[in-house]
Amino acid sequence: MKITNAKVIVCCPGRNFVTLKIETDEGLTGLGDASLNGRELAVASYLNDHVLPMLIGRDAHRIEDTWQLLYRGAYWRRGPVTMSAIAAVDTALWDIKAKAANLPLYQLLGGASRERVLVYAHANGRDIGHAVEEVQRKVALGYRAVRVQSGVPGLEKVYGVARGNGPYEPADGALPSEEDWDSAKYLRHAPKLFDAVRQAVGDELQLLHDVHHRLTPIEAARLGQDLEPHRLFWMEDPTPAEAQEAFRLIRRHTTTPLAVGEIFNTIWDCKTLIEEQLIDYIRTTVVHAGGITHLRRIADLAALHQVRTGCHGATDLSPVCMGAALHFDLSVPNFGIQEHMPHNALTDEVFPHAYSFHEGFMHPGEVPGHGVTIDEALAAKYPYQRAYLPVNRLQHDGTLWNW
Ligand code: CS2
Ligand code: MG
Repeated sequence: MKITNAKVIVCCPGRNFVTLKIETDEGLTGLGDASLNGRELAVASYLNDHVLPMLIGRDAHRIEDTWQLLYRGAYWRRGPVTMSAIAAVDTALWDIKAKAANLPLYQLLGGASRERVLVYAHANGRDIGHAVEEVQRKVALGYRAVRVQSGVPGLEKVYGVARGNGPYEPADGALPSEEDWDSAKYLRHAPKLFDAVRQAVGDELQLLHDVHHRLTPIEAARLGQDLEPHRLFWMEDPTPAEAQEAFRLIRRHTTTPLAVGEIFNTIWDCKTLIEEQLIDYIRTTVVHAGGITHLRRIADLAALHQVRTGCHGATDLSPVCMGAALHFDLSVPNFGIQEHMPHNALTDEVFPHAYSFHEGFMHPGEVPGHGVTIDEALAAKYPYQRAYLPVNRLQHDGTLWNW
């Protein structure tokens, strides 16, 4: 089966998405997500200018060979733009192969290892009271796991908290907006947030929290200790992870489970973290970590060291990524949990899909392929709108900090 055409579709049904569509001489097509929040056009160009010309005429079934060609053949290996482009090609080819076999994608990955996929919701509050209400609202929707974030007293704008009453979308301006940060204020506040949430919902609900790269290792160790009474499912991105060994200090001081990896793009970003069991969940995703092919390699390494998967699933990853991820989640033996931030209704209209949510779990559906399509005519009505992620500055002196 030969690849006859490939095109990149950039659209903005409320936020930007980059989608790769591959067509074959047998009439089968496949979709891959290539969305990289705030750098979408870089991936679109990488695909259009450097990858697609290499695909035409290739055997669509040769997924692994194509992956190796795009990874080794670039000479300049790794990085979020390169690996998101490779991921889109890989995901589209897996979609095609599953359609050719007339099977849902998970059947090609070894079949189902579970009946359904546990997911977690986001509860974001302006303050503690609002966060508690949001947790209770997600529990009422059936979620059994909820990530809790809230505003921090004394800080104007904080990660995870929507401006106004709309859903939280961090990419909020044609140039990066500036948020302020103070770790001391946050460290005093976070334990109070979870005291209140546990008080309101009891011990059974799985609670998660995203530190979003903002603490030093010793501060993260402190927070992990302070949150131990609340038995979190995980504390995410406690400190920047370029220096994987930084997690040794956190690990020495706390039993709060750790999750990292949504910004990782290859196995090399997490090899030490996994092999030394410095983390409990690896958050790498289909769209940013080289597609299904590479994500399976990461998951297999993680399985050797009792690390489980916890794929990133924010709204800046398209429904194509969510669909493919759910097939991966249904099959991977060391599955942990899947993030679920539902897309807006318009996005769901642009990307019709077979996956579904029911009482805290999701399922990818049984249609051949990954089960996600794109309404190109509708997508064309919503052209790209430049939007950047915010940056963070320390409140007391303006130092540029981790957002
Ligand atoms: C967050 C993401 O969902 C999460 O865990 O870390 O929403 C992250 O802020 C965005 O994906 C950035 O684009
Ligand atoms: Mg995160």
